Amino acid sequence: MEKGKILLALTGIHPQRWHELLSAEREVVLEPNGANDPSITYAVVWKQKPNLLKSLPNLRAIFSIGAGVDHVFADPGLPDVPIAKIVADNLTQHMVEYVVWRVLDHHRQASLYRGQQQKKIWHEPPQRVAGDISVGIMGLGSLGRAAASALLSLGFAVNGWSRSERPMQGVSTYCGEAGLIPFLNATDILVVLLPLTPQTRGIVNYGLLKELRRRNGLGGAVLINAGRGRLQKDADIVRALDDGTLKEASLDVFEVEPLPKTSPLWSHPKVFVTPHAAATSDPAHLVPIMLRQMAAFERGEKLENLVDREAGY
Ligand code: NDP
Ligand code: OXD
Repeated sequence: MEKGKILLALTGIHPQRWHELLSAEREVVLEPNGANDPSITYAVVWKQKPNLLKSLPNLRAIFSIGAGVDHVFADPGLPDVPIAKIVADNLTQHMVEYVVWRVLDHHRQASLYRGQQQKKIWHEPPQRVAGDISVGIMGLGSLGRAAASALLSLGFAVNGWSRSERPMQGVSTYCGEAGLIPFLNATDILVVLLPLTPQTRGIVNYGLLKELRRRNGLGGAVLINAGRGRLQKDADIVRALDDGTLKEASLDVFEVEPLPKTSPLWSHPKVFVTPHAAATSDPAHLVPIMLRQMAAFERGEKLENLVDREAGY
């Protein structure tokens, strides 16, 4: 098979660096050019324009520049070709750092100290150790497992929830609908690393948050969401924070992004906001992986990290 040409179709992300790096090895067409072009065989995408890809008569594969692929499936005219998602050490490392940072921040009561510092209060509250806290990871995939390993090495008790059974040394694992409530009942700090699919949309709602354990010294349950915004109901999180169902939350993703200026989450004293920045896709690390995959595909090898269309991730 000859060296395929790439359509680069990114929305909301500056394409320049991706274009430079991909062009070092292959011909690249930058959207809005390229529609209907029979010489294009690959699409590298982030939130591609609806129905663009179906206009490419010889498209062989789609590469998401992110680990999540809900943005690819949002296209009503998605052609039936293989879709590869990103699994990369660099991205995983970013996510592990984010999860460890946010878990430690809540565990070590950073908001309390920040408040004390503002008022110049010298007071040491009781201190727990990591082993007193259980962190539950919803979505025990490539990012969830790496985060679980890092948390285990810090001494936290770790639970994991997935769609199918995913045993992991040192982690209490739960799966499917039947495992969800027992998983939540054993979890003090909930870390959401699920993909957005029809099954997971809106799953992080008030009812779910009510099930979290709050018999630890943390003084309440904590939510950390770095998966996708539409997994959660923003209004339910505000309600849960206001009535004490949740003690605090760290949110990297939101139902609407960028988070509207009118959202109460911006100024909520118990919320820590980051702008969908937990694990950035760095072209310097990800483009070589894509180019390697394309070359292997042309040698007749199978693409790696393929998305299961039926499951939606
Ligand atoms: P994976 O596909 O490797 O893992 C997904 C995990 O979620 C799997 O364990 C899967 O179960 C589980 N899961 C999926 N559907 C369900 C369900 N209905 N019920 C229970 N468990 C379910 O994904 P990654 O770890 O690579 O990435 C996870 C998500 O993180 C991405 O989809 C993306 O949305 C988000 N992300 C966010 C970033 C950010 O900057 N905020 C950066 C990168 C990713 P099973 O193991 O049984 O298949
Ligand atoms: C991703 C993301 O899915 O950055 O990789 O959100």
